[in-house]
Amino acid sequence: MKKILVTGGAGFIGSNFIRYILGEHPEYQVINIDKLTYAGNLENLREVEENPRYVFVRGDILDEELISELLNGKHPATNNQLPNTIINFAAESHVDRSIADPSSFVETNVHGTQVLLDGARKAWKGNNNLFVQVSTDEVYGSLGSTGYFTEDTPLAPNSPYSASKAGGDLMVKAYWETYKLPCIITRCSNNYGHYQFPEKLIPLMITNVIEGKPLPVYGDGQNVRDWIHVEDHCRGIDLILSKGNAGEVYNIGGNNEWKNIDIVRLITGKMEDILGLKKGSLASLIKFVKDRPGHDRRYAIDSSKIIKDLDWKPLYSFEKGIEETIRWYLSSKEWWEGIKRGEYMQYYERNYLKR
Ligand code: NAD
Ligand code: TDX
Repeated sequence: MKKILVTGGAGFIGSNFIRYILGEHPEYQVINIDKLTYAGNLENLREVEENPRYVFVRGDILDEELISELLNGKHPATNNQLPNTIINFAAESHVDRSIADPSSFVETNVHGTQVLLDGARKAWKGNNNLFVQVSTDEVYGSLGSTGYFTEDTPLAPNSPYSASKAGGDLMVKAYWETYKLPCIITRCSNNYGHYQFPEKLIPLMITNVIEGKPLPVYGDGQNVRDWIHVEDHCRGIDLILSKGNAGEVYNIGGNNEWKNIDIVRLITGKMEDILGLKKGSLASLIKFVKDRPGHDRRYAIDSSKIIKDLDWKPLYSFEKGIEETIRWYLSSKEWWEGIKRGEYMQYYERNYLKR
């Protein structure tokens, strides 16, 4: 029986994971600790908030005392039960914000990971424990026009975000090697789907179309990302929980490479169809803007290890996934319109209006 401490569960992937795991495993219990930064939103978890197997605690993964209470069953939310699994989603996750201000990335992504690892090292004495670090393909750096990231590709991060994620990963490796704390690292490619914060490429483009705003494409638009539906990522983590080997790294990718400009054109084309607009009428919204500094050219994941060892494969076709996602943003305006006011507006002006 898994009693999972999920960190960062009010964000995009964490909230999708909590809904997924509670639905898939009627015996699993989840405690979600989230600081509720600008990216955390309890609206993402409305469906599960009354579930007796789910508890939310507002808190920071840097808070050693709180982490210790949670892992030792001393916090009221634990109901005297000891979490035997940690899945660390909590992070500062947006590359552009890391370029503007890296320090919170180091705090949460490196130091926060170490606080969690240390809490687990002190609390976990028996067997059947597992710490899963949800990392990213960006720690491998940038590819040329050929080749793939495997689990053995050396770490070569280029942005403050990816450097902080690599720092967290190295700390996880150190706790495995030094203390034999049972840890697994996952490195996934670019996720898309419901509840993604509208600062990331796909939801930004969809919501800007709805608002009639320009669609800012960085540089020449030829940078390549490997897109995966968030539910396929969640299913991969679920398999890792039950079948993964401690000490291992598992890459998770969609085998679905797209140039950014082609994604933007796919979105505008689909939205013209869905909204009944004239073909090509949204193309004039596309604007090439100044490139992101240090912009990685290409990411592409070799997922053969998780496919072979854990019998995982992505189930979503991109065509279906992107159409569902567009329809979700069209019908969930109240969710993202609130976000696009407030703090986000100031970020948007800083990042785009002076570009
Ligand atoms: P997100 O920004 O949507 O969510 C992050 C969550 O972490 C938010 O709810 C936020 O409130 C919380 N958080 C931040 N700092 C915290 C702290 N100090 N203590 C507690 N909670 C804190 O991010 P996401 O896109 O859902 O990504 C989740 C994880 O997956 C991250 O670790 C990210 O690096 C990794 N990842 C993301 C992608 C992607 O495409 N989005 C791909 C691969 C890996
Ligand atoms: O306005 C934009 N215009 C644009 O051209 C934005 C926001 C992005 N882009 C480009 C930059 C990237 O090449 O689109 C691509 C995707 O950008 P993001 O959505 O910011 O994602 P990326 O930088 O690839 O990082 C993402 O994938 C790996 C997540 O944000 C990370 O959390 C994850 O680890």
